[in-house]
Amino acid sequence: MLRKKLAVLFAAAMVAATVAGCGGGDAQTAAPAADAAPAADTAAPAETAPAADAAPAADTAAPADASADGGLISVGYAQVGHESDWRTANTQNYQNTFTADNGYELQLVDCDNDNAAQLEAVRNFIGQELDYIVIAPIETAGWDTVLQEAQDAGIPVIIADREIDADASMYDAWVGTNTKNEGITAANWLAEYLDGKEANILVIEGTVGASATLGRTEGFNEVASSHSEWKILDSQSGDFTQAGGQEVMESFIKSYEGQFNVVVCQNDNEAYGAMDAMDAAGITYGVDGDVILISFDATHDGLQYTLDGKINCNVECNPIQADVVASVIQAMHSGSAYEATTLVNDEAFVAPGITSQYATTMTDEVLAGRAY
Ligand code: GZL
Ligand code: ZN
Repeated sequence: MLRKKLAVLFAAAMVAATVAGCGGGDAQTAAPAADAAPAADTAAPAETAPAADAAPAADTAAPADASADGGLISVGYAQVGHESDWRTANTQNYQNTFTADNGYELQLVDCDNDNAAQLEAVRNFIGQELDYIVIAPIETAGWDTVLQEAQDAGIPVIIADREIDADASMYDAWVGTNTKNEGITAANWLAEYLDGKEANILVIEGTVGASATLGRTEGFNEVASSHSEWKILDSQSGDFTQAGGQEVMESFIKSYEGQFNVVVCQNDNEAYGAMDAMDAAGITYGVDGDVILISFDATHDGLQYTLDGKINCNVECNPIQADVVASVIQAMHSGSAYEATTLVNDEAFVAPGITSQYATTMTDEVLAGRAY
């Protein structure tokens, strides 16, 4: 345990020398743990962490913790759940990256969108004294106590995918996307597409309290507030699931049929549910329909629907994050510098026939070139 603590302190001190802002959103930048060893009197040269699969350079210190299981680095991943295609791609990415061949023993716990289960999974990782803990937080709130427990146990914690309300000193690194920018991109595209025309908008939000929901809502509403010709008629959570999207859209149709011309779904699975509900009600959507449909995630099926013109605009949120998390862990393990905050880039896509300064027009080639 002491070895681990020293490795973390050294890494934290190194971070103090190299931490860089994330350039957007309210992602955290980690500060060294309160009791970090004083930074070396000459700032260490900023160096990027070795790629996860790069053979460690000859002079790299052997991993600090030769665990009993023959040197595999044990990583616990408290995963949100299995609510969406995005989540499935993210889980697959971790399983493909944190393999025994790559030197890891991964425990991925699917917390089924249940906050209590996620806290329990993290406490279980602490009890097992795993080498590293990765958390994709279901909600932003409620993390201080368990993060303190991990810190007391000397186990580095990486927050991934979403954000939390805890002070950046309570964890060691953050890897994810800027969901506020995603919301801004969607609204900027809509303004470009409407070109001054009126918008009566219904929003199917993601999981209540999730930073992805809060960010997309904040970003979209920030732009929407500058358009007096837009009106957000209603917004309800579809919990990032297809069933949730269908249920909310059915209730929206009961209340607002004939009054809305834009539906914003905060992920692709909600959009599939909304499409089913609009089909059942005989409401047309997409480039040839009465309703403009905006979605987030840009998963494979979501981009297929965009290519087919059913979804007008799809704002990407990149689930392929495990390689970045692995390079941070490698750096921590060898005591070298690493970025405390890493933003994974996103872009946006629009249906054929639409050109936009904010998005790429979908083609078969664009779809074929996608990793997920
Ligand atoms: C976004 C991620 C969200 C996706 C949803 O970073 O947390 O959770 O947008 C997923 O599909 O359920
Ligand atoms: Zn306007």
